[in-house]
This record gives sequence, structure tokens and C-alpha cells, in this order.
Amino acid sequence: MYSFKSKPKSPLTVLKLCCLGLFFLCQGLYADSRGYLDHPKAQQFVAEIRQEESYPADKLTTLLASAEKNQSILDAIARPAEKTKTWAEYRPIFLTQDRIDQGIRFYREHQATFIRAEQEFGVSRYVILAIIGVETRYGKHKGNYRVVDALATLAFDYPPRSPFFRSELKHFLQLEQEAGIDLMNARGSYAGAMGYGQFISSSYRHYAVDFDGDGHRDLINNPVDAIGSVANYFKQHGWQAGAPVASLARYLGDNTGAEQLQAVLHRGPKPQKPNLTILEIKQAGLIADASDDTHYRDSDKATAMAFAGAEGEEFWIGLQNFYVITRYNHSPLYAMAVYQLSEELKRRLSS
Ligand SMILES: [Ca+2]
Repeated sequence: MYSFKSKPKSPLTVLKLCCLGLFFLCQGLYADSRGYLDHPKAQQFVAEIRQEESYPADKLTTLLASAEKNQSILDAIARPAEKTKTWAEYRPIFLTQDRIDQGIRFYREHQATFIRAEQEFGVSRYVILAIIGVETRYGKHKGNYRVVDALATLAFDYPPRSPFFRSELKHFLQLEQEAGIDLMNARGSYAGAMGYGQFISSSYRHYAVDFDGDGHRDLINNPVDAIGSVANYFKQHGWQAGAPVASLARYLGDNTGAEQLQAVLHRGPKPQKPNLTILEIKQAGLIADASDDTHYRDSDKATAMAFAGAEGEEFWIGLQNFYVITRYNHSPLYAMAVYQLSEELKRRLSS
């Protein structure tokens, strides 16, 4: 019986084996140190960058050489979308005592900044606070993936979203030059969203502000910049200062008007730009709760929405500011969670 172990090795065989081992070792080290540099799609990307942008070649090489393919990022993005949650299932994830208490502490720590952001941008400080609370629990969970790995993996190894993440990677390169902070080792979500408010690179470039005036736009380590930047994002997306966000509504009609009610109601996972007037919604039998109604004019644009709540169907009237929250994340459930958390934080902080 042939046995490799029992066969005596000649000095030449030993030398060959050593050489082979050294070869594989060197190849391993070589591959590790080249990261994404040898990936054909990354090479195309490099060629494009050299034509389009004035980005230093050596920096681009260093960055792509350091980027590593991360299978857990590909698993996360390809995970089948869970069944769309109902409002009854979604609300308890975000409207928790813990998240409210942590929000109160975070607000008190940065109260002057929140007040200044509200004054300068005209955006509710409680909405800014709720966004940061929903996104990262007030900066406690900003993500553990290296942003460069996330963007390179999704740009070069995930064809379905490749155009989007290639574009984000380009924005990231520019951002790295502009933001005035070291982003080479920045960490964020598996999709490359960064900092307290989880800004993707293009949003970071367009909406981040240096709110403490130190010359850097640091949304990752600096809560002051993060608070100002969320406020600026909302302002730039059409937030109306002092205007209401949404109201619970009651149906005053009867069964004969049910068809008319269904015709105005918006349901489902997509956001809707306010396309009805308050008057049209009233004519379909829906009226905002009495305490809120005084803020509305009949000509205000709004969306009438139905959510499957814990105690049955809830009707809501969403105004322009509700729509603006969906510019941050497209889900109406997300916007409703942010709104209700902001109201709860306001109530607690004002009492
Ligand atoms: Ca700053």
C-alpha cells in the first residue's frame, strides 16, 4: 500500500516542497496586499477615475489595495426582504422606553446644539433627535463595516446594485478629499452609510455641514456636526418651519361613503407626495383630531394614509413635513416611527 508518510524523502524533494510552500505563502501575501487592485471591474473603475476626476493616483491605489471583499456584506444585501411589517409590528421596535430615555440624555448633553440647529435651519429639534435615535440609537450603533470594503464589495462584486455603489464609491473618494477627516478606515453600515445619521457618501458630500466651525465636516465622531447636518438635510429637502407633520384622523362618514374614503387613502410601502387638499380629504369623511385641526388650512396639501395598527386600522393625515421625512428613508412606516418618537421626546422634554 502506498503511504506518503512512510516514503523517505530525498533532499531534492524536501527542497522542492519548501520552494512550493514559499511560493504559496508569497502568493497569499501578494494577493492580500493587492485588495481590489487586480479585480477587472476595479481596473475599469480606476481607468474611469483617471479620466474623469482629479484624484491622486497613488491614493486611489492605496485605497483599493486596502479594500477587501467581505462576504457578510454580500449576504446582508442579498438577504430576501422580510415580509413588509405592519405598523403594529414596526412601532414597538422604535417606540421603546429605552430609546426614549437615551434620547432624553442625548438631548440634554447637546441641548444648545439642538436649539441652534432648530433656529438656523427651521427644523424641529425633536425630529432631528428622533432621526439620530432611530438610525443609530444616538450614535451608539454606527456600524462595524469598513466603508471602503462595503463600497468596493458592492460596486465590484454585486452586479444588481453596481451602478449605484460605483457612484457612491466615487463620491466617497471625493469626500475623502473634502471632508477634512481621515475616512480611510471609517466604519459604517454594510451599505456604507456613516455616522450618527447614517449618511451615504453622496448625501455626506451634499448636505453635511461643519456645525462647530472647526474646519471639518465630521459626521462620524462629532455629534455637533451630525445634528447640524441632519437639520440641513431636512431643510434642503423642503421642511416647512413650524408646520405640522401628521395627525391621527377620524372617519366621520358611514358605510355609504366607504368607496369615497378608499379612493383617497394611500397604503403600502411607498411614500406619496401630498397630492390632495385638506378640503378634499374632509369631503371624503376624514378629519384630523380636533386638537390638530386648527393648524390646517383647507388648501394645505396632504396625504391620507391607512396603517394597520395594534388596535385596528388607523387613519393619518400626512403633510409636507411627513413627506420630507420619507426623503431620508422612503418607508412611510419609518417616517411614522420618527414622527411619533419625536412627539414622545418633545412631550417628555417639555414636561
Ligand atoms: Ca466640525
